[in-house]
Amino acid sequence: MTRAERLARPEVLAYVGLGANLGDAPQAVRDAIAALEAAPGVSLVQASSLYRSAPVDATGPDYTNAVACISTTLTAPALLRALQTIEDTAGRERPYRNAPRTLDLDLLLYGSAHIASPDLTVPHPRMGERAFVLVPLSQVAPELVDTEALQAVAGQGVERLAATD
Ligand code: PH2
Ligand code: MG
Ligand code: MG
Repeated sequence: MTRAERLARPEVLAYVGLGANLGDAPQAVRDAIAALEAAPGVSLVQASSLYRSAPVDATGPDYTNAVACISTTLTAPALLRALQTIEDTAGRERPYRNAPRTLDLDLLLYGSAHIASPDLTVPHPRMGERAFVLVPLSQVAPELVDTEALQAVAGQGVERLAATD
């Protein structure tokens, strides 16, 4: 991308799901929010509270989850790479699908884009079934989450953590 193209890129509002269930998971999520804010081409609009949730389709300790709303001039693939860099810096390993992880950053929404590439599907294909995404998302963007969708996942345990946890 040339400098002129980069300068001309519009800001896109995007939503990132954060999760961790190894080590000090709440601290890993807080550090990741700070890393997002510091990433070139990304500014943090609003982060949700932190939530504790039972693993869904996964094993291991409870997760800490959150959702961040960001404004970005990065393309979706470039944003995905930036998220992977933050995961790698947090010591993320990928031994098998849905393995316990020090940090997981999922691109949930990128403006109104629909993306289906081998590396990236947006909107995130499972976000509508997961309370650990919908509950924090509804905190930062209530207009994006239907009441019926929230009701449908109400049986999944998600507990908001105190700001000091
Ligand atoms: N992430 C998964 C699989 N299961 N469960 C919870 N509670 N929170 C997560 O972030 C999570 C999960 C795959 O990324
Ligand atoms: Mg995930
Ligand atoms: Mg992921």
